[in-house]
Amino acid sequence: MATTLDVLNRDFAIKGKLHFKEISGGLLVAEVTTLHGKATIALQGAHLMTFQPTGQEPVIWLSELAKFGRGKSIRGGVPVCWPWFGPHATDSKLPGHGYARTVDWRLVQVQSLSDERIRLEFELEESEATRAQWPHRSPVRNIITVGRALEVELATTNAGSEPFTLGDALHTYFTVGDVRRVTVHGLEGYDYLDKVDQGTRKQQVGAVTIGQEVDRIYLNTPSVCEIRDPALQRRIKISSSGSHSTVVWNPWIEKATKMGDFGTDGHLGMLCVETANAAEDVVQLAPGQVHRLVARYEVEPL
Ligand code: TA6
Repeated sequence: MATTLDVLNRDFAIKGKLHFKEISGGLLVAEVTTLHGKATIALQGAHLMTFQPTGQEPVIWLSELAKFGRGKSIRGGVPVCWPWFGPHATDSKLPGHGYARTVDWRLVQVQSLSDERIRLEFELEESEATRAQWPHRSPVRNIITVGRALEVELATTNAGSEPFTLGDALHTYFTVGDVRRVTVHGLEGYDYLDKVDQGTRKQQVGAVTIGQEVDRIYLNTPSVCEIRDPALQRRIKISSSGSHSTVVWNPWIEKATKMGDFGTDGHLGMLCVETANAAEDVVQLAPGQVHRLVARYEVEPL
């Protein structure tokens, strides 16, 4: 009997460009290889795990201690936080950041595009378990385009008859040479909620620097920001649309150690800059409306 893996390779594989395999924990993964960049994407969570432009260090960070398993979130990559960001508003028993990143998604389309790009389109598979957490009819797709740049688009449709409130994020982990030397630009002057200081509202002065645990939800943020990384002599440009919040997070050593899946000094090699709609920036979606959260990541010399 053909396994899902056989069916995926039969229906979607592209010789030398796209292949599917099973990794530890029983996860099925798409391996994408293009002239200008390569990536791996787990079907569970439509979770982009790795992205490395040709001739560059990896752009997307995946912990060496990431644990893979059915229903388990992966430490690194681009976790999809949906249909809420952070803790559920009323029910603490529900998973932080929603359930999208730990349930199966179906691969619905693969396209070969100009400039050697490959686009994969996934749709979340609803179930009794998901409907028990989220009663709305809201098909959601994650559309990932791999090439010289990485593009991720999370498209939510309100297919029901009632409006609902949506929180979402592309919780992206970026590889940096040494987070202590990194600066994040584009958020100067914006308000943020400081989650390491009881969520106190503050204003960003100058570029964001990381010298301790940082966990901030920047509000009403612009569509471009940038990570400058002197250790790797590069900048990562983050362009977004459909996003009103930008989350900046580094757990620093104590929290990373407690989490157990960062590895020794793992926190020094990563920084999350998340394209989101969180806190007061959540989205009201009317019946029939589509909300697209889009991020594009490209590397330039410093
Ligand atoms: O986006 C930052 C954050 O909300 C932090 O507070 C921390 O919880 C992080 O997400 C990781 O969450 P996770 O559930 O993936 O361990």
